[in-house]
Amino acid sequence: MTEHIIDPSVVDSENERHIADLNADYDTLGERLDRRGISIDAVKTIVADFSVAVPSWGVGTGGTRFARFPGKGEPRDIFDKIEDCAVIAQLTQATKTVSLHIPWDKADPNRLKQAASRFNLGFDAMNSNTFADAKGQLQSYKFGSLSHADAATRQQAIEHNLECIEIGKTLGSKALTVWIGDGSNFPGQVNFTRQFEHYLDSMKAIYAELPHDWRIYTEHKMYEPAFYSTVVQDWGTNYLIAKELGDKAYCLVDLGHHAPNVNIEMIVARLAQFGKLGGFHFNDSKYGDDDLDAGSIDPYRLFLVFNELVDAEGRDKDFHPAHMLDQSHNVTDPIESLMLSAADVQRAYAQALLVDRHALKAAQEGNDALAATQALRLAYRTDVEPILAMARYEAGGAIDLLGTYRAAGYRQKVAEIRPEVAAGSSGIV
Ligand SMILES: [Mn+2]
Repeated sequence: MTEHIIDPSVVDSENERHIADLNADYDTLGERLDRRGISIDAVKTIVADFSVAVPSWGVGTGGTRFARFPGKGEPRDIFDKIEDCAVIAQLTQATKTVSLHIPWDKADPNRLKQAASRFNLGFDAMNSNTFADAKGQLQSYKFGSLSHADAATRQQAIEHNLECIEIGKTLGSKALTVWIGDGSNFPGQVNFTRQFEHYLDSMKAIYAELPHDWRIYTEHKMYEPAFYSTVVQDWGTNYLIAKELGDKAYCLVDLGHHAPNVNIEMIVARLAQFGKLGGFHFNDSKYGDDDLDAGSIDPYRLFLVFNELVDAEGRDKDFHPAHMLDQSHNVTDPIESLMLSAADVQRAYAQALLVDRHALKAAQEGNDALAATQALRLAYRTDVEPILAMARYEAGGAIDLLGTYRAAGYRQKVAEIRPEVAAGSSGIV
């Protein structure tokens, strides 16, 4: 039986206050969608199936390179993090898995599995870390890891990734996500070609050890920590990597890892068309890789990304990209941010499901630009909150996410047993 961290009676009594309004709103929206030939229950069923993974590192307070301001009751270790993830899953009913990061979350894999199964949580992709030096490691990643000029350093980075796969096997994970910080800070510092050759050779060594039912995701990022050049800097390089490695290799799109104004939805369409779209790290950005909450800056872009995903689903029933949040919460309670972000990702999906695909195609084929864009806007402007709330309610979640979480007083409770973490002088986490 699934254990609940938030007392279900709190969820019930909060839901009791909202259910009459929700029923009325759901019926009204149902009638409106019916006029458009859409069954609200059919959309709700698809939305209820949707899940986005929560990153273990997301439940701790983030920071910037200048400072980190810890919040109250922050998780002390991976087991506290799993409990926080369980709260998010219980209230949203939309986050069925947790994504671990090694070495940050290193612990006995059997204990980890046990801790997650108490709350019926599964494990999403494993994340390796060769962008920082782990305690006691022989070679430093200061000048790179999988693409390092020195073979021993590359080998160490390869072995770390293999270790992540081993841990993941015990946990029941089915994927490894590789993001490296390798690059250069000065023109001439590295030879682009040689560096990329090293990277590909290292990735091939990791790929060779990937279990047959696993996937490997490579994540591109334009800049940071390398500020002049980055080895895996954009979707083009990422696609080359996936092609070089083989059928189990896919590209991962982190929404924040692009230049401002880049047409990310088109990148998504291209990768999907050529069978190399592996999944997403959802977040939002204003200027760079800001790691802001998904949907908080440009919800229309998030919708346009999902519009491409629904389009791809229509072409290929076996199209199932991985969904994961990857955000840094500097000024909010991370649980609150992650709950609302999961709902916002789900919202974009629900809105994209409402697009009249026949009308859109007819407008496109007829060169009716305005009718085509109206087909998208009509779907985007539909307030689908009653669909999301009803899906949550029927699965045992909270109609009002924030209100219920705050009424339960979870953060105050854990603050009493988890000692305050000192504010460090350096904030990158
Ligand atoms: Mn990411």
